[in-house]
Amino acid sequence: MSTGIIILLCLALFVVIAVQVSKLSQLGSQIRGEEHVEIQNTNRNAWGMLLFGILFLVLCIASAWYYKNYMLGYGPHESASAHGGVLDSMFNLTLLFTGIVFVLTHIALFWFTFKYRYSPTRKANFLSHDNKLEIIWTVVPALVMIVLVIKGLVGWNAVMADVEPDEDYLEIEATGMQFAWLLRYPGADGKLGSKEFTKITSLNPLGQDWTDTKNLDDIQPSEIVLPVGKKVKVRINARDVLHSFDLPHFRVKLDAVPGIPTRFIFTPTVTTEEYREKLSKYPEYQVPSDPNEPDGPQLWETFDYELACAELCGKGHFSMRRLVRVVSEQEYEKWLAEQQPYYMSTIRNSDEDPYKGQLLNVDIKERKEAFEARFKSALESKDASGRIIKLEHVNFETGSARLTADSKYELENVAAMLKANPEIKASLRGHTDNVGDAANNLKLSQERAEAVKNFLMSKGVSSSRLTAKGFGQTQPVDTNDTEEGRANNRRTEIKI
Ligand SMILES: [Cu+2]
Repeated sequence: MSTGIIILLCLALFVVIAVQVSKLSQLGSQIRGEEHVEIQNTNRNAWGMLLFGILFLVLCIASAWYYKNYMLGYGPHESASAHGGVLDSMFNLTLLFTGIVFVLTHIALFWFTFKYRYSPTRKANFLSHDNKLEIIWTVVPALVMIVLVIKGLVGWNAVMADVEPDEDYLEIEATGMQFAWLLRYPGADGKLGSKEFTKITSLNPLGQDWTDTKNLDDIQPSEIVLPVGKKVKVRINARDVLHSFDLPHFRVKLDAVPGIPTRFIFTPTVTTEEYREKLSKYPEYQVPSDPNEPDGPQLWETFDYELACAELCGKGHFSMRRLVRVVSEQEYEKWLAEQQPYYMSTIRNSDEDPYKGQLLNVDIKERKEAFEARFKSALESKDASGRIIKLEHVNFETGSARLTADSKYELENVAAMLKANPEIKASLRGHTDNVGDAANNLKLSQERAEAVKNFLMSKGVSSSRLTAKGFGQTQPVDTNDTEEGRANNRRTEIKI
């Protein structure tokens, strides 16, 4: 309360002082004469204005020069994409024309205010109309505009052109949402799977249709990794509001519009390493990247390309930054091979998996490779126990010697390996857990070993190479006290 009163009092005092000062200067000018004072004021203002104009122009040019190595398009920041040079040259041409106009108009503005300041001896010259002048300042800007627009159209058509149907390119997808970029790579088949917004769930943020097999190998990486020199087509989507896909160093920027997919095609030409190398030659980047750590890495060493959202899409807008790495073709292939398909890592056997509990081609392939590896190491093994291979995926229906449907894949692998190694003889060994009657278990294990033998014979393996023996519960490999242990003891082995 008291502060308010003090502020009010100060304001009142200030008004009183201002009134008194203006009265004083009026009295002064009456003593010295109005005319004289006015000329003096005008002169002071005119010189001040001229000085301001000169300082303003000098500082504009000096600051542009000073910051040139930080600006996109200059110094180390030449475009890192094939098309970027076209856009940079368009920008520079526009800057050249507008720069000339900017400097000339400002010189004229400040020079005129100085030269034509008030003088009692000068009379104004009235110029009502001048056709020549009108023509000049209409035609000259029109010609400049025509040049800029034509160059712009040619550039736009070149930059936004679609890929040719038979061209080699990598297609990836970026979907903006509040607040992240969801990235998708096509995986081994090179094709992105279909999606539908009604299928979006917390597990399936893009709404991918898992019955479309193209989706099963799609990858959702946390960064963009691109091979240098390869054409990239980015599908740009938005899930909620407007976002903008911005890769500033590649001069790639396009709005992500909900419901209207857009695309941008570009070819990165400079790897992250090469870009850092370029930066390292400029003193601006030879400083510690963290000022609190003077001996830490320098600015050029910590440089990374980035994907940003260039649309103010909400309060978490800043967090949409993603790392972008441009690497050699080999490094890219290596990185890609390390990525797990999103379906396999997150969806497989969840409630949203349409193939829950079923064997997929990838599983069959994986099991085949694993079995072949185990078979080969058993072939090379010197001791007897090393030549026993557990058939991991051969199972029987409970209490019976009937093979489950999925067992055939593993048994087909066994048959193939036996046929590929005709000198090998194999004994098939059935084992059970200790649940139930021991004599029954022995009989069941014998029947199961026979069932496997019969299957292999049906696949063309000669019966003279095969023996079948049941061991019942006599050779446990694990405890029979837990369900897990009992499951390990119920097994079929092949000894070669
Ligand atoms: Cu955004």
